[in-house]
Amino acid sequence: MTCAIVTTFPLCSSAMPISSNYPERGFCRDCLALQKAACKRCDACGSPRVVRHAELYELNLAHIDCDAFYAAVEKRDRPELRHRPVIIGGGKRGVVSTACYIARIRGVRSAMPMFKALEACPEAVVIKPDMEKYAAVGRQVRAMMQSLTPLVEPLSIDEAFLDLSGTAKLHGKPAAMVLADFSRKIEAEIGISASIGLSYCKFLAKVASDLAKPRGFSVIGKQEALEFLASKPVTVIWGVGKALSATLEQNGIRTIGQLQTIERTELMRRYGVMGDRLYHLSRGQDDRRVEPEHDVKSISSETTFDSDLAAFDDLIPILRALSEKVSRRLKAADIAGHTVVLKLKGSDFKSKTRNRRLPDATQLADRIFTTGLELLRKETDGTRYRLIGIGVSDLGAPTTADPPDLIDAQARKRALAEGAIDALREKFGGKPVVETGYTFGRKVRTRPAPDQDN
Ligand code: DCP
Ligand code: MG
Repeated sequence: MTCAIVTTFPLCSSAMPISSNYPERGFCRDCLALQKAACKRCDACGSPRVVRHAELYELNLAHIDCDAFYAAVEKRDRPELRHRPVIIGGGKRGVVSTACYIARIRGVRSAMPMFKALEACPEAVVIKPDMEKYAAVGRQVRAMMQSLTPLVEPLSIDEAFLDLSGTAKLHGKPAAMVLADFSRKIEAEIGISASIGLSYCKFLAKVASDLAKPRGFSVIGKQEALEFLASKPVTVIWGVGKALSATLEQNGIRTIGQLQTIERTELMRRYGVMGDRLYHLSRGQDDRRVEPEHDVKSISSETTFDSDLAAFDDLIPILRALSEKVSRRLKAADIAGHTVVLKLKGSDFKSKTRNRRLPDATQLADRIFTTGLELLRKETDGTRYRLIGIGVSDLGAPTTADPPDLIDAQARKRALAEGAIDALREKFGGKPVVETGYTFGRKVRTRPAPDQDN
């Protein structure tokens, strides 16, 4: 005999026991009423947005991703655009940042050159990105997520993982309903929509949130994971990009189902560490936890360019300016960092970071910059970059930072000069009064996005 798992949620509309053995007992995403029968429409409000799933009330891991984020914010602010195709993009970059779902039906996609997008959809309304506005809305959405659970792990401006385990008592309803309520709230209070994926692990929660965009709510349970994944292409697996999928294709592997038939040792023999990941994720096994934002672990600053840059010389003044910014923030906060971290994002949106641990912690722009420069030199091999960032981690008190450098007399001189520049800056209200040779007279070509400080 199978045993019914029955949980009672006292605050649910009818105090009805919710049983996983009665999948027809879903609920309505519009009015949250529990469904008494397996009808297509909600038996309370008539909405067709009823969600049912055998594991609906047992799953706690969610991925939430706002729909056509930048475009949604603009449509909220200009309601007359609601039913029109809207593209956010342009500027010198000349590519689409995002397109609303009406424009997507016409074939417009992110990262498409603007002229192509307008060929596909000539009547589209094109709006230049307003990054500050989107960042502010992103923060509002995040705050709302954090009111549901402390376990929120942001992935980007408009998406995050949430672990809602153990929150049913607090909210008076299971995670699935908390999430449906959340999507109603961001529509009503912020004026944009989001799609939700609910599962038992990060990998499948993320896959699920993408299944029914926009305003989606998709559930992938343990029971169906293997079968669900079997027909999907290998590219659905996190970390399988163009290069690895080409290698897999050469070996005759196109679907996740094919990976499911290969032993772990064999996958590891063929693909190294990635083979291990292929083995587990293809079988829906992913035990990564949701890692919430921690106390400040690093201080960094990054910038996106108007047009991609590849030349070392072009990147130098930008790196210098960013290093100075990081140094100013370290000094203002009275902390120092032991490890310098360089971040680069290629024109293909792939990010890489390179670290170097210093013998002593530092607050100095010069140390951050020269270390960053050494790391950068190795990465300027013709690759085109869209973003560069520099920062320091392993933060601590500055007591032992930047000891007089007896070996490098030049570095000591530069450190003294930096102290003098800081003193001048302080005197003139924080404005840069002295420019170094690296930045002086050089136009720092950056972004449609403002510098991001993290
Ligand atoms: N973005 C960008 N350039 C890209 C991809 C994204 O500038 N190539 C920006 C614009 C998006 C935002 O990041 O609005 C969020 O990215 P998403 O990938 O979540 O895309 P959207 O939210 O626009 O659409 P979706 O509904 O598919 O999530
Ligand atoms: Mg999104």
